[in-house]
Amino acid sequence: MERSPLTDTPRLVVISNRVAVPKARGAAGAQGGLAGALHAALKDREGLWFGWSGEESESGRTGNIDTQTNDGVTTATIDLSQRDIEEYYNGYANSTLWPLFHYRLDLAKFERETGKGYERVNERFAELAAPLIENDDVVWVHDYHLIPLGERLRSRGLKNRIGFFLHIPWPATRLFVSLPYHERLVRTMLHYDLVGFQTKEWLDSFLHYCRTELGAEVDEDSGSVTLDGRTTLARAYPIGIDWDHFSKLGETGEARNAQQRMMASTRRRISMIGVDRLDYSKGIPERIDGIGRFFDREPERIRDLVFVQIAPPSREDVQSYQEIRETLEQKCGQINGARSEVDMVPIRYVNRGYSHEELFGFFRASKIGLVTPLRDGMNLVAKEYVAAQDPDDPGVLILSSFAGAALQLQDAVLVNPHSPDDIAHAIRKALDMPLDERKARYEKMVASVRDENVQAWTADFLRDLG
Ligand code: ADQ
Repeated sequence: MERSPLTDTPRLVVISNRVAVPKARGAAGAQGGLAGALHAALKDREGLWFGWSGEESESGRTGNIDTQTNDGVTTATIDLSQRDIEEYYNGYANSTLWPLFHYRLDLAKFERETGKGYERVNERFAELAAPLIENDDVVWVHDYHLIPLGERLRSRGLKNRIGFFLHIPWPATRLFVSLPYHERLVRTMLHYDLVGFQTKEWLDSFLHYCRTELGAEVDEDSGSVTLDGRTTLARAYPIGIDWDHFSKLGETGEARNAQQRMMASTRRRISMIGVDRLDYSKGIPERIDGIGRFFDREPERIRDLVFVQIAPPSREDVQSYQEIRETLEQKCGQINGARSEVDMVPIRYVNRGYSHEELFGFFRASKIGLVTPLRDGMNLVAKEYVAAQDPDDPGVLILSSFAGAALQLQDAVLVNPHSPDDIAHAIRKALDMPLDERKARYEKMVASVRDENVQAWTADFLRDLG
């Protein structure tokens, strides 16, 4: 690809597990925060986005690269074989690393075959991506699926600036060392020039690991990690939302219709909302327990309230995700069975995704936003909820103190998501909160959501990488 003559900015090559082809975006609401963020990052500059198409194909055909340009973003995608998907994606990435990094050692599976599949697919990504990368390109690799990719690209002779960003938490050292061959994995990370984390907490855990387990020379102030004569910078870059895009969604007919629909269907009841991928890290059953506890304590307020949980299925081929779905159906069923009247159901549980326009409308119609993950790298839903509020009459965000976003959104009502009492108490506090306090909290939060946006995140990371 030719360099634009108008700018000296090097081309950006983004590599992530999945590539969201822009025209297909709205269709799959559950694509997650990463896809939206990367699309925003690439929209305004010359670049290329390489990754898996999400499609399965015969193993002989997995070397084909499909290149397309849509909505100003060029994508190069490859298919994976059924075995690759099973071992690399459902296996090592989503049944080993994801649970472990979210502190769910009880759900983490450690199997040799999936570990080998993970390494094999990382090698394939390197083999197919390397020829697309030009000498001056800046390469930005994303997330836990592709931790060893930088080292694989280096082994093919790439001398480019290569950065890596981890979108999920980095666990405490004593937990992380449960991973077989943990040293080998982390050593590959030290082939990047820059490694980014969502928060200082995850960054500190990583630096602690490098110092205590690898014996690396670590400078906490600058974040430099030196091992075997090579230095990597490690820093925190909290991701944000695309403020300019998201905050304007309220002007669309789709958002207004969604808001009206929600308000009309709840009439005088106050609505509380939860929006998450159906994932055990998001604390949805624990949230329902908290709501149940609130109803137990204040049964006279049931008629004033309705809780809407929107949770599209995710990673359905992984067993723990099938189990969380069953648990949730049971919990919602129990509370609704015990508490409903012929004209009133306290919990609406919706198993599908919506467009961002519709979500904006639902957020705006909801006086309480419940975002209570047990662990979350950042959590963009919390920021979207804030961005969608009416400045003259804003709702209250109830936020887990274990979400990365809690560091920036200290003016939310912070809760321990494991404690039903804490959640019940926070709901009461939100319901009783006077308008002045709601506005004061909102104003501080919205300033952070507006200023610490996805463009700032990209600019900060790429400035340090460059
Ligand atoms: P996720 O775990 O996917 O992202 P999150 O940050 O909350 O979590 O992003 C979810 C995105 O998907 C949001 O933009 C949200 O609007 C959308 N979404 C969720 N439920 C939806 C629904 N029912 N319908 C439509 N859209 C829905 C990972 C990490 C996070 C980190 C992001 C970005 O786990 O911690 O914040 O990457 O780095």
